[in-house]
Amino acid sequence: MLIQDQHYKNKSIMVSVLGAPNVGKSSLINYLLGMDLSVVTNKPQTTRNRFHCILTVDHTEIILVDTPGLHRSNQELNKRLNQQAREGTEGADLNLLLIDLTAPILKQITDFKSLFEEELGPTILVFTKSDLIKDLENLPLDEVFEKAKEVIPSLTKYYTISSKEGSDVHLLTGEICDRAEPGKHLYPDGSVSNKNMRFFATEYIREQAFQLLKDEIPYEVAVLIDEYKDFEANEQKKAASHISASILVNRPSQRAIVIGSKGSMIKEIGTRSRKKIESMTGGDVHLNLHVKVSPKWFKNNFVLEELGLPRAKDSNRVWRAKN
Ligand SMILES: Nc1nc2c(ncn2[C@@H]2O[C@H](COP(=O)(O)OP(=O)(O)OP(=O)(O)O)[C@@H](O)[C@H]2O)c(=O)[nH]1
Ligand SMILES: [Mg+2]
Repeated sequence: MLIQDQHYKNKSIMVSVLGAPNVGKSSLINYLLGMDLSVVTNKPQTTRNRFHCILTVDHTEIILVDTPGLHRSNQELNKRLNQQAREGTEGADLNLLLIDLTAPILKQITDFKSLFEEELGPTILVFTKSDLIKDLENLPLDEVFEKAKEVIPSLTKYYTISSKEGSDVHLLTGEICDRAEPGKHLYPDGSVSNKNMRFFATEYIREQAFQLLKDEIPYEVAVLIDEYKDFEANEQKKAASHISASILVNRPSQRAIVIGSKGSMIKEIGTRSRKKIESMTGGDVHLNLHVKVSPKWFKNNFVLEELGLPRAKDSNRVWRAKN
């Protein structure tokens, strides 16, 4: 995807954004991008695929790799999520290891170390959610950082930020830009991601399902596109996209909940996600949602591959049947 005519001042850097589930990886990326591209919810394991988000500051292209939160689990889906996170560091010039200030700090660092066995390149520690800490100045973060370095020697520096209020994010951006090396941009001007709208449509539908559904259901929901057609604008009509998607659930009882009384829940998921997709495409979106029971889809190799989650190194024996 190399672009031909490059400015002589061009620089580029790939930054992988790592950390436990729910620490604020996607929120930081969205703050940096200035748009709600990556899905964010208050539930862990929201992000399921690693992907690139692109931001250009002057002539510096910053490629941010969003990754699923690394966590311990023997479930096949979770092993594949972890594999996505580990692979997020491949080709990265710099890693950001995000640590949630509202959770035990050193435990997050030792847990990360035990889950990420490969050697880690230069890594900046980023303490997140500083807006939630009342006595921030009393936290012994210098001391904590020194202890963290004993566990992960490739840590070079730390920043304390809030993606909610934006505090000190500019310091981090400055550091990233300073580390960028002269070189060609990998993405054309104006690109925001290496994933297409088809991917983000599934993400925005799942985001609403995560936000609106309770208990175990969000974790047993997946979204697949059945049909996606774009229609260009003409004199009579705005551009439009016709999208049909299936929401997969594990059990028939979950199907009833996702549909809701007289279809109220599926309607709400549809309305909210359609608005978000429209805000990204700028055109009209006609969205058709179906709820399908696909028992144990999270162990089914066919479905997982379709969701962009190939087998991991430590994968369990998984179903191969297409059901
Ligand atoms: N108050 C506050 N909340 C934050 C901040 N950053 C993230 N959050 C909240 O933390 C929750 C998780 O944020 P995400 O960005 O989805 O976290 P993540 O690390 O991408 O999570 P996974 O994709 O599940 O691994 C959401 O409810 C966010 O609104 C912050 O700086 N301040
Ligand atoms: Mg995320």
